[in-house]
Amino acid sequence: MLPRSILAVFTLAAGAAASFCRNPTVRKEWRELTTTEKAEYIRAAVCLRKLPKARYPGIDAVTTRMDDLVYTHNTLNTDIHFVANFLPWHRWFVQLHEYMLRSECGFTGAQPYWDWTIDGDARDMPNSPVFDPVTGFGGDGKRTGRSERGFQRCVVDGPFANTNLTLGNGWPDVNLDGNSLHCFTREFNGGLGLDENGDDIIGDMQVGAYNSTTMARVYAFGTFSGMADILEGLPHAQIHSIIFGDMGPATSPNEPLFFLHHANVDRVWAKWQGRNATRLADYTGFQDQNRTISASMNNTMPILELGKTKPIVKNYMDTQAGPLCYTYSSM
Ligand SMILES: *[C@@H]1O[C@H](CO)[C@@H](O)[C@H](O)[C@H]1NC(C)=O
Ligand SMILES: *[C@@H]1O[C@H](CO)[C@@H](O)[C@H](O)[C@H]1NC(C)=O
Ligand SMILES: *[C@@H]1O[C@H](CO)[C@@H](O)[C@H](O)[C@H]1NC(C)=O
Ligand SMILES: *[C@@H]1O[C@H](CO)[C@@H](O)[C@H](O)[C@H]1NC(C)=O
Ligand SMILES: *[C@@H]1O[C@H](CO)[C@@H](O)[C@H](O)[C@H]1NC(C)=O
Ligand SMILES: [Cu+2]
Repeated sequence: MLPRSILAVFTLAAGAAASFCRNPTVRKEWRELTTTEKAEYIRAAVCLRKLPKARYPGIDAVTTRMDDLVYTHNTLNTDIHFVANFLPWHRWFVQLHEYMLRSECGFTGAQPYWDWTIDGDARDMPNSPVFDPVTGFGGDGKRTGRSERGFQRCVVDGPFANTNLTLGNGWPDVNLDGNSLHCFTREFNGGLGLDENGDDIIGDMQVGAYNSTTMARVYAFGTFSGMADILEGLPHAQIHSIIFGDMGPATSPNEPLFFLHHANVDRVWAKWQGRNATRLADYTGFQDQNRTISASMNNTMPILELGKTKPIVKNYMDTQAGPLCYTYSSM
């Protein structure tokens, strides 16, 4: 029998949301994975896109298990972007996706991240290994010569080549609302417009938004709200924009790199937090984009049909406590 005092301590700790995290999962950078580990992640990511949906029975455009995630992210768009919960919400979302890979597709690894700052500093974004046609996620979209809207520009190499998607719209209508059947597409761009042939000017792919010079500015902020605003508005947003195609609009979880991108955004937050108790509890800002309702760690986060209970922000502040138990290979 345990002495009463030890029992009391044990009960308290268990009451605090089973917050033991002894052996955190280590999320590695894509380049750190072995070829076998890369192939295993891609296998599981493809698998989730082939499983039938389990939510939203009344929404015909939701067809695959991945669509359950895409539809939720798109529908909640203004409730989870440019508001305080952007970072904890996407932390929860990436974790849910990793859990689905494990529980529904037998994935045995950890969610990898894509440190785009490495590619930015090398000034060679188009040749990032994440775009490799054999060991990565395929490259830029290519013109197909087809005339149907949504099928004029497709990703034609890699494991997701010529995948048909039902949520969002394909090229050249990616910024339209609503849904139409289209091929998975990308449109690399440097934000510099088109050349005389109508092709995107790639330039340096706006490395100034995500190279180490800019990341040093992000890490230098002393408060959550200042750090989170620049992290979302600059590197996060520009990575979506320079890949564009399905990575551009709020249906962006259609793009498999979404989860490696957001794991890196999450890593930046975790790295900024360190193991500093002040920063692990620093959460301020607004619940709404109009900036009228103050945010609190006690707020719940909207998830539509993705779960029975809404997650509470305070349980997603620390990657090594509560429902989370992971860390990153480079912090
Ligand atoms: C994708 O949709 C197009 C247009 O309906 C169709 O021609 C093509 O066979 C489909 N591809 C796959 C892999 O289902
Ligand atoms: C980051 O990009 C900016 C803009 O191109 C450039 O001035 C700066 O030198 C770059 N930093 C690094 C570390 O390459
Ligand atoms: C923890 O973070 C706070 C707020 O940014 C900072 O003032 C403090 O110096 C940090 N403490 C340590 C030990 O780094
Ligand atoms: C935010 O403000 C705009 C412009 O004042 C208004 O049209 C919109 O309804 C507001 N949104 C919410 C959710 O209050
Ligand atoms: C959250 O709620 C608890 C009680 O449930 C309260 O003690 C705490 O002050 C609240 N925190 C914030 C940041 O509002
Ligand atoms: Cu998002």
